[in-house]
Amino acid sequence: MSIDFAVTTGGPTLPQERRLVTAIPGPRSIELQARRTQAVSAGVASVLPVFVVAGGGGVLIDVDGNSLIDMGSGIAVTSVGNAAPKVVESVARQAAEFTHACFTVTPYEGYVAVCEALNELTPGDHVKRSALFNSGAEAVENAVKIARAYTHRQAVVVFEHGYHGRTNLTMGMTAKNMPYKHSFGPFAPEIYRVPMSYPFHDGLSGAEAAAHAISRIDKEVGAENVAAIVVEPIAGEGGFVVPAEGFLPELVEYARANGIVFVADEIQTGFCRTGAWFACNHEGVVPDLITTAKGIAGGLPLAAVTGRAEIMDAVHAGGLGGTYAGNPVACAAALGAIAEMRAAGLDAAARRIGELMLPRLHALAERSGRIGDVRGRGAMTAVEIVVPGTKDPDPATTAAVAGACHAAGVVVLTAGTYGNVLRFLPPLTMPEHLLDEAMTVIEDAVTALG
Ligand code: PLZ
Repeated sequence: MSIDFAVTTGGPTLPQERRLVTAIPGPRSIELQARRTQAVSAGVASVLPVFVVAGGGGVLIDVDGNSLIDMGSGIAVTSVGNAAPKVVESVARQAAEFTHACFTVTPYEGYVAVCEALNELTPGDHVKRSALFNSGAEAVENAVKIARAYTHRQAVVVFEHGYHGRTNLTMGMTAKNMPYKHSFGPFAPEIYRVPMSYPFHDGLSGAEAAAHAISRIDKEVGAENVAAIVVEPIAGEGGFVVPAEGFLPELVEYARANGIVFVADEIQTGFCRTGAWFACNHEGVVPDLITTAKGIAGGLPLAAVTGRAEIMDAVHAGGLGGTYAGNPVACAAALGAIAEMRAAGLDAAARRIGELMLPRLHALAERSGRIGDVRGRGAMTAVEIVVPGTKDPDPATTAAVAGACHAAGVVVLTAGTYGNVLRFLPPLTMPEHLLDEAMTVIEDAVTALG
């Protein structure tokens, strides 16, 4: 059943080049795609049907021997690079020792060490505790459970364009219907959605946008009923929407004044992605709870809730857990990834990526009427594609640009409530010459459309 892959080892030793030896997808990927269609549910889709055999630095190698520039990091996960040596070593060592014990049966040190690192690295110098889970959605669900247990309240406030996962509670918290929610209801009650600051479209200052959201909470929910306000400091799947300055601090102040737990969902923005360890750091925002996943463990499934000790400890013993939650191999991966981020200064690397990309994206927007907005922080940048001369979304052009990049060997992702945002999430280990080449491919794809 297995395919004899020409390339079997990844990591940063892979040649750091864009090299196309077949059309995209190539014949072996097409063969695998046919097998996949027979074996895998049609409900699971992929951005581009090239089957990966290796990855590292800034490239993904496919089964046909094509070397693609990776501008997606598997949706902001392989920030330390794919198959990063510190992650691989740490995982291999742990896997050889024991692969599972179940922390809620017999604990082990790796779990504790990851919690210590999270308590130290996340914003705020208050006393903190953490709990580990498997996926981002699971972390968000548990943040809500913890906030409800602490406040004895039920309502959860979320934002337009927000994304929090695909489980029942987190589907209800996610704004966008297609493809995440359609036909999957009914959703959990006591979830209230209020406007997100979206400077390109609402033209409001952070304070104005926050006042708007707060008035909706006051009038439609009542502050005294709200357990948690859950917000992404930059809306990820919603289109890399960076709220206007002051929006997040105003929400924090409102939450504090009303006994509401302020939860920052940093699952996509966390772990150096935006040029700081956490996106909250850019405005000095100190959340009560923070959810993390993705970049935390270099590609292994791990997620966490970290926050104020009095909130985290408000849950009865045994109330939080899960068979695999904080699996020892995933914890080892996280310890490797965090060591690499510290040693290599990947927060600074993310800032440098932003400094290289944003001016070029702005210059591209000057040349092309199709780009309405350029935004982002660090290595989390995007362009919003519009009908020229308007702010109306143009998802067809967005898909065409992404398709042209894919055909040219650059993996880019789209996002946005209207599907009209082209987003960039390179590994923070992306070599500059590859980033430069990826930018040229993206520029060409946009300008080719006239
Ligand atoms: N919160 C802010 O970005 C995951 C979704 C990919 P999980 N975003 C990628 C897809 O199509 O399913 C995400 C996020 C934020 C929560 C999540 C959920 O994290 O690990 O996918 O459950």
